[in-house]
Amino acid sequence: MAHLVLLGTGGTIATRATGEGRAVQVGAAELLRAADAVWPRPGVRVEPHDVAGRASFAARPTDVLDLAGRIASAVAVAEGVVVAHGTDTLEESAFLVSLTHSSPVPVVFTGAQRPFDDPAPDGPRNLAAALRWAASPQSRGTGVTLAFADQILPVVGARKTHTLALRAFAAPGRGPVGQVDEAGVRALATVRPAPPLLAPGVRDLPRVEIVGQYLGADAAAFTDARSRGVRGVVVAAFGSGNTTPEATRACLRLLSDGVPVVVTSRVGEGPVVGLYAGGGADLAAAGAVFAGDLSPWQARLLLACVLAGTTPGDLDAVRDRCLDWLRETGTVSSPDPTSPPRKDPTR
Ligand code: DAS
Repeated sequence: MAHLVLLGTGGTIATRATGEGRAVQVGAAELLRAADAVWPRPGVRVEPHDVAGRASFAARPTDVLDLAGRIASAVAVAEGVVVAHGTDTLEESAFLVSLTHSSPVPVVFTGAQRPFDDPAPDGPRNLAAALRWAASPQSRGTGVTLAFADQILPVVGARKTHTLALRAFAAPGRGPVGQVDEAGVRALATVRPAPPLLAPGVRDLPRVEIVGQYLGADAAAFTDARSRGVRGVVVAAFGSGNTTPEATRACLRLLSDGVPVVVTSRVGEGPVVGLYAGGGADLAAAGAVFAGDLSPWQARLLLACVLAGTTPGDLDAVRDRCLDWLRETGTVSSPDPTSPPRKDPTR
């Protein structure tokens, strides 16, 4: 009989209405009973455990690293692990866990948009689908995935894309990679699992901040970040990876001082690339890492995990390790001998 572990961490899936607003009140065993009422699971034994009982907007990286430790213990004894999680930071927690996960045993994150006591809750069906995917042979070797609204999404590139709708997550340009519904469990694409980056036992992450771009953004946010002792900065840039002239100069100063800069986009879909003089082309020429279509939030965790294993100030090592990971996951392409050479704007 297949053996799965279910880890409850809180989130809307486990909330009921109270006078103060929604509050986590439902444990993993009760979640499991509700999921079983949607789809019974003959031949699968599920062991429920409560790991935490909070909304995910209150979770810290240390909490997620603790969760990663619980998952590592569970994969040693189970054929699959399912995590019931709040949706607000689900894409970050699942991504950080994926950077610690090296087993073929699948780890599936799920949650809900509606509370447990809603007259038409989505949590039981999402959890039932996550359990079916985790128990299926198709999920073996897929690393960490998300199960939401009948879809299975890859963790790399996953984003919360709707505040309230039941289909709350997408992996634009990448997913879904599977489907679970009345017609069964189907793998739709091969998942390339994220290679692990973080050594076991790391208890916290170095400080990395995200600086957003907006009309007329100046250098103040970069200066403030420096004054807080950041080890790295992720820019949520305009469009395909551009920054205001002041922000571009601030990034160049950071890089020349040995502080890594990772470029992402505030757009929500599509890769970044250094195309424009005075913007992205200058950042690329100065050695900023362009993180493909990774969200600013996932790029922040990638950079923090790389920094956790690198000597402070070794900018080349940070850049190389980020790029290796981005290439291995197909997030950025490997150097392409057929693409036209780009002019070096420093010459
Ligand atoms: N947005 C809520 C949820 O969907 C709160 C949280 O993230 O815990 O679970």
